[in-house]
Amino acid sequence: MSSDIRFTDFKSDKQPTWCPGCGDFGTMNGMMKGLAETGNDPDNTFVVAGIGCSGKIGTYMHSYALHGVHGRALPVGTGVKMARPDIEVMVAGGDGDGYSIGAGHFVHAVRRNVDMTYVVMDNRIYGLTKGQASPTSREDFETSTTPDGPKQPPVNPHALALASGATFIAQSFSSDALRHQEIIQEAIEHDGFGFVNVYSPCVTFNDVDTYDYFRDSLVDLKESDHDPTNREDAKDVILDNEKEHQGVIYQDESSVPYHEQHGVDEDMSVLPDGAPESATDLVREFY
Ligand SMILES: Cc1ncc(C[n+]2csc(CCOP(=O)(O)OP(=O)(O)O)c2C)c(N)n1
Ligand code: SF4
Ligand SMILES: [Mg+2]
Repeated sequence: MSSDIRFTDFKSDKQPTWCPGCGDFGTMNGMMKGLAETGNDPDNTFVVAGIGCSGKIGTYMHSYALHGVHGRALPVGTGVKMARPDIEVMVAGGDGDGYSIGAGHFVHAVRRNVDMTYVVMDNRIYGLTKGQASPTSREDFETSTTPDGPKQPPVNPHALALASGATFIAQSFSSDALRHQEIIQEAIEHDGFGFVNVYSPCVTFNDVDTYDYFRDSLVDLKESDHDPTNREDAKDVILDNEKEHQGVIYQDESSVPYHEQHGVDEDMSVLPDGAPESATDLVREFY
């Protein structure tokens, strides 16, 4: 670690209202540790959160933050990074937020390769709204809105990312604290869009995708001969529906982030001479 920042410096004074045992606690701890270990501090970090139990994370972390509109965290994160390329941007949200209402934004954020980290707290359910099926819910998972299950195969977020031109794709598990932190760190250090889907069990509304299930079924890519720089290897892992994996699935080491491709490296938060001083003044120019 290059500075004396500790991960606890990223904790806000707000007490989480997540249910006891919620996977989001572990996901957040790994994010805070990953930020501290990569030499960031709350003053240079901006967390953009979606809407959901997961979306509350911006309140529980001590950093600059914006708790935005459901499914719209990624465009906000993109804007922050474009305006302030020097800031470490971390975007976090749920599986519903990212792969349902926000799926269109996900595809385009991936292909733009903006230099930020995107953490999806995937509990395979809508937690905040009390247990409806999400895009990653199993085909036969019975919920209040799907009494016989969704009857459709779940979205494969990694496949969606690879097909959209992702340069970093990973999977972690909130309860495997060290591995989760390590994977988040790699995503932060990646030059481009670092996408990490994190299994973050919902102990209240999902009795299928539990801690025990993930603990028993996860295969760690680090302990295999998987080569994350090989796209064919990545494809094989991503399309293998028989196993759950954790680790870095794919990384394009030649990734060039959006701001470098397009020369956007100046601090756009400084208003040029003659620019309207407030957003209202700016809007008034058009009506
Ligand atoms: C535009 C809009 N549509 C719907 C909702 C209702 N809503 C709030 S959170 C949510 C889904 C939450 O699921 P997920 O993103 O998986 O987050 P989790 O609570 O599981 O962490 C929905 C549908 C909303 N707040 N705004
Ligand atoms: S409802 Fe589920 S996702 Fe939401 S805080 Fe409780 S355990 Fe976590
Ligand atoms: Mg969810």
